[in-house]
Amino acid sequence: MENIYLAVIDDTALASSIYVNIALAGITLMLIAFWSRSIQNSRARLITYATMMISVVSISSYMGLASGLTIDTLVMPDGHALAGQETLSLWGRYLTWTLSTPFILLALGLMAGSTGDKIFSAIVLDVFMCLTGLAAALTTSSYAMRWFWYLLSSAFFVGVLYYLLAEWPKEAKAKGTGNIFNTLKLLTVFMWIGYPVIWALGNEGLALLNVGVTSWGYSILDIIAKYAFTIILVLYVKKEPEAITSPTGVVSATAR
Ligand code: RET
Repeated sequence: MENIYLAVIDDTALASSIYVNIALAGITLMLIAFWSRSIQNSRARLITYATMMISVVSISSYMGLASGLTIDTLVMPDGHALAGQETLSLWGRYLTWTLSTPFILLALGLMAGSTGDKIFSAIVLDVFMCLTGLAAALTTSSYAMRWFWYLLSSAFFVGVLYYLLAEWPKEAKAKGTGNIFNTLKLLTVFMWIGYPVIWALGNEGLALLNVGVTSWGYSILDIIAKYAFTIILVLYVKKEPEAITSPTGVVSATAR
């Protein structure tokens, strides 16, 4: 079997899409650690810790790819554009999204002042979205089944979007975090929609993009959906605004 680590290193586009993210996740982690030194309030700290975990998972995820541990060559079934040929699947991405995306949703749900049941539901839907996405990537027995998994994953994604677009904005407004939540919500929704688009166009879907371009597609989405997201969020939370620190949230004019 070919050495996957060498196959990655020899493909400059593919290798750079991986190593750039390890560096950026490390920088983001150091920035959060630096900015959050003075945060006293436990709610503000919990949100900050959740954002730190996003980068911790990211470093591990990209290390899995860099070392070749979570990449395999798969032979695509009949019907696929690359039928009968070997193509690289960076399946570790889908696996580790099950660990990183819950922290993004936890941070967003806490910012919105949502309740445990809703945050739990959004995270469960999200984990199933990632796991069925992993199944879509790894199924090689039938082309139709690959897309069936994709559709199932998309159905879970619609559930996640429901919380982001319908439930949490009104809670955030009531809590006094409406503006920042709105910014983070738009960033998240637009970036997250990019992932199924890249999957569909990439080497594992319609194969209109080669493996290096596909990987860069995900890497760019990751840079915005994880590091830019985290930085915007932590810069807001570190000021410990009352909307975050007060248990009920709703900040009255007199309380300020
Ligand atoms: C897949 C393919 C199947 C259909 C759908 C997908 C959605 C993936 C998403 C991923 C988000 C990942 C993030 C990672 C950060 O670490 C699995 C690509 C709907 C929305 C934000």
